[in-house]
Amino acid sequence: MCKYLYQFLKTILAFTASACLQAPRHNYIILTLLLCLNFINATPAAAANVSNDLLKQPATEITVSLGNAANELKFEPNHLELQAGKRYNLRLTNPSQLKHYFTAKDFADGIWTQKVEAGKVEIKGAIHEIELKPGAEAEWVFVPLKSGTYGLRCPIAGHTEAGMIGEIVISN
Ligand SMILES: [Cu+2]
Repeated sequence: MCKYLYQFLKTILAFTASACLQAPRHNYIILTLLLCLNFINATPAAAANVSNDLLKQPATEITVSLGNAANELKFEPNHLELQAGKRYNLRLTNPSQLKHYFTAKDFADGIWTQKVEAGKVEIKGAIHEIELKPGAEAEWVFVPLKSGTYGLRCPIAGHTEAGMIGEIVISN
C-alpha cells in the first residue's frame, strides 16, 4: 500500500520537477512533496521500535581496553557477553603507545548503533570498526539485535597474530 503511494508520489514529483523548470515559483510544491516522501520513507520498523522504547533505558556501561600501558597486544577484557534488546555504552580506551582498531564487522551488522562519541564529535549511523590512536577514547552506544558469537580483532599488521582478538556473544 505504502509502496504504491510512494511510487505515485515519485511520479508526481518527477512531473512537478519538470514543470517547475519552467515555473521556478512553484518550487514550494517540490519541497512539500519531498517532505511527504521523507515521511512515507520513514525509518525501518526495527530501528523505529528500538528508538521508541530503548532510548530512555539507561545504558549498561562496559569498558574495553585496546592494548595496555605495557603495550601488550590484547583486548582487556577479550570476551563480552551482551543481551539482545538492551542498550549498551561500550567505552573503548587505548592506554598504550600504539594505534589499535576495534574491528568486529559481523557484530556491527547485528546491532543497532545509536551513536559513537569521540571527543566532541558524535557520529550517527552504521559503524563497523573504530580506530583508536594512543591515549584515545570513544563511546559506542548501541542495542544488540541479532544473537550469535562474533569475532573481534585488531587488524593492524601483526596484532591479530599476536593475540589481539576477542569474542562478543549476543544472547536473547
Ligand atoms: Cu592493535
